Amino acid sequence: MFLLLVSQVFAHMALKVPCPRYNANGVKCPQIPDGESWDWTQVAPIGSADEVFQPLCKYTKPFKTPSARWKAGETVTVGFQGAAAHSGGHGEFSISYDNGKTFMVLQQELRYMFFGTPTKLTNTPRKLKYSIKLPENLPGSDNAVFAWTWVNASGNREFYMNCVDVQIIGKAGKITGKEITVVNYGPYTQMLPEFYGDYDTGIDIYSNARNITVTGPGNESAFVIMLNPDGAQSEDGKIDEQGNRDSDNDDTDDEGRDGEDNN
Ligand SMILES: [Cu+2]
Repeated sequence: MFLLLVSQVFAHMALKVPCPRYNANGVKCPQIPDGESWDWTQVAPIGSADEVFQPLCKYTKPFKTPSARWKAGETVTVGFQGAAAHSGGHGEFSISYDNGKTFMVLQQELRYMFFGTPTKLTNTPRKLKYSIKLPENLPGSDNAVFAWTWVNASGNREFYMNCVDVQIIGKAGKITGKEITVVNYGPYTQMLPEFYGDYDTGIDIYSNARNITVTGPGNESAFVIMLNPDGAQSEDGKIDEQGNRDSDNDDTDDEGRDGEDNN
């Protein structure tokens, strides 16, 4: 009983690379906005089916500079921390051009987020690294927000979200895609029950999400910066290895700040 309680409070999942807003375990994080604090509980959900704990993105103020510089059309890699993958569930990677008010889905990871393939009831993640192909026509912006969201397959009905401030190198323009799906986030959103092995649970909500169009201002001047193509991508090699993980191996935040281990 005690162990169950501990795992529910401390052992969830979070994006780690590139650094989401205020993640104390994040890799190469930018400067935090004045008056804000680093977050040691980044892995916690932002809400449950009953209650909203934190706003979308967890934090609404962006970092002083972007955590990553991505180019339209390229494939980017993101990495996660955490040791409670709740048997998978539905994940999405999305992008916002209005500081988190509207999110368009870039890629869905339905059914088996953190596993990649069918899994039994387990908290031990098998996949902590994801590649996302950015559309060629993804609009450019110096202030885009990349989001990861997740609804867990087993355990408390929770909704997870981390946001990364990113610079997207691209042209001015618009793009149409699915709107982000938000469930299990307070009593006014739809409730997805525990999957109990039925990984099609709620799948229609994700598939039938309406299309939205988002617009970015472009940043032609930023192409000059690409003369230095390293920058925010250079930490790729530090992302946790994917593949089978021992159940006792939860050492996923070794490059983070010194302090308590809260994955
Ligand atoms: Cu959890």
